[in-house]
Amino acid sequence: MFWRKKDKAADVAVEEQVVQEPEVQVEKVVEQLPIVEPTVVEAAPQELVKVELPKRNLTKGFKAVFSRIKFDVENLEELQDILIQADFGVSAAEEIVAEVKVRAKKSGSRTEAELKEILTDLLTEKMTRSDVSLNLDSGKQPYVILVVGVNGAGKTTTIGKLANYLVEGGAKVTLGAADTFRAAAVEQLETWATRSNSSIVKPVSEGQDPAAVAYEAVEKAIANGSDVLIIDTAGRLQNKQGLMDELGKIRRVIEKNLPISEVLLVLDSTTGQNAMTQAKAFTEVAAVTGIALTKLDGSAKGGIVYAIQDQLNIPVKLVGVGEGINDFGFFDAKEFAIGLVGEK
Ligand SMILES: Nc1nc2c(ncn2[C@@H]2O[C@H](COP(=O)(O)OP(=O)(O)O)[C@@H](O)[C@H]2O)c(=O)[nH]1
Ligand SMILES: [Mg+2]
Repeated sequence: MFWRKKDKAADVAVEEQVVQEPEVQVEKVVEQLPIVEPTVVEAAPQELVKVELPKRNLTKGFKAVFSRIKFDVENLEELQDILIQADFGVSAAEEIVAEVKVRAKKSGSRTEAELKEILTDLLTEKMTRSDVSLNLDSGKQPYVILVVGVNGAGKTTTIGKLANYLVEGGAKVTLGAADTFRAAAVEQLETWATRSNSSIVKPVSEGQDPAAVAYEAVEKAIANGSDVLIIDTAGRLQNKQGLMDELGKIRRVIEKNLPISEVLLVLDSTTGQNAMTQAKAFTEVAAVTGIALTKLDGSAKGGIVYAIQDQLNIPVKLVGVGEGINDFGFFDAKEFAIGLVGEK
């Protein structure tokens, strides 16, 4: 759920529609209404309308981690090995297996189906958190989402998917191309801006100070009445001090005008324990509020979700399951546990 600015002209129609109808239909209603001078909308005190974003389930599955093992309550060492291979972490693997044994004993479960159900329920419980939604409900717009992570993790792709989703949900979105290090990075974001019907603020020259681009993106997003501003950054991790300085500067210039709603760290799940190392480094230099875990379509290492939440206490909010615009979902512990265990 998030709040976006209320369109004055559409007041009544929108209000009535929003309560019951999906967002797509609301936009149809808005489209049919006469166009209002932008100044009228800008000058009016900001009123907010509650928008229920459509629920997004994963359109593609990811690799089940445990489906190939035979569950046997007398012999759960194999389960422990697979948990470790799937990046749950050694102590978490031991704890999970011990708890499965306890629950199986208590309920007298012995069959493979029963054991899988116990495991699915246990993982669901352990991965469920109350803070998995994106922070898009403070009412202070535009919401700024700062996206960080090493090169190749999937930042730009995730931004494109998320922007498209928000635009489909009725939001106005601006992207800030603060990865100014490579011209190709700007072009790639521009392609996603076009595909997702978002605005974009680009550097005026190659290698322009990323903070300057972030600053301009904030000004433009405010001026064009955006609901959400998503800022792409470069992910050079060679030098922690350099990264800290760069992200710190970007933060400061944004916060001159707007609070940052979300610092989303993008991690490539196929990199396994490396993703954990990156997560630790980035949480030290940026106040990470959520993780987007990409490439789960090609990885049998989904346990990294568990490990990140368990060890770093940061919620995984988004998961990427492909290169396509719709190949992502909001993290749902139960859906994820079922996917991992390969049950049903
Ligand atoms: N299979 C798969 N590929 C992805 C996913 N997310 C990103 N990619 C690919 O990973 C590569 C790097 O992504 P990019 O967004 O450029 O990473 P960035 O350097 O962090 O901005 C690209 O080829 C993307 O298409 C995903 O969820 N699944
Ligand atoms: Mg990029």
